[in-house]
Amino acid sequence: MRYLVLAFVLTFAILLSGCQSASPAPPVPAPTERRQATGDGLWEIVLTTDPDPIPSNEHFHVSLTLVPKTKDAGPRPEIEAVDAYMPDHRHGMRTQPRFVKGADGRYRAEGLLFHMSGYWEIFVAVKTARGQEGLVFPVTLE
Ligand SMILES: [Cu+2]
Repeated sequence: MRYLVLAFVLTFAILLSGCQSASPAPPVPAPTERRQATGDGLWEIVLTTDPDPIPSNEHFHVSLTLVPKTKDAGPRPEIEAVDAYMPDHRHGMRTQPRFVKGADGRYRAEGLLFHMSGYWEIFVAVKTARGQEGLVFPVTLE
């Protein structure tokens, strides 16, 4: 009886290891990072979305991180707002995203929604040491 149990356990272990090597986990794709530099070239805003890629007609969230381009980039800019437009159609979104400021130059805008396919621009209002400016992240929604 003991050998029977041992044989069963061994067979089960071999089957399990066979399963694992036969179907490796699919590689997790790297997130799409969209980057735009501030006008003075000192800072860069890195934008990612959740989900990625941006879905059509479903809510998505935007994460923004401020990254210095040089060692002496100076004071970190502030992101003040995030919005999105279809410039060719002269309209924006039908939703009002909720903007959340995090720590260490990280921000999040929740509840964006692209209600039609085509060319969109995600607009990020930034306040740098030189003043206010707007950075545009182009997005084409299939
Ligand atoms: Cu449109």
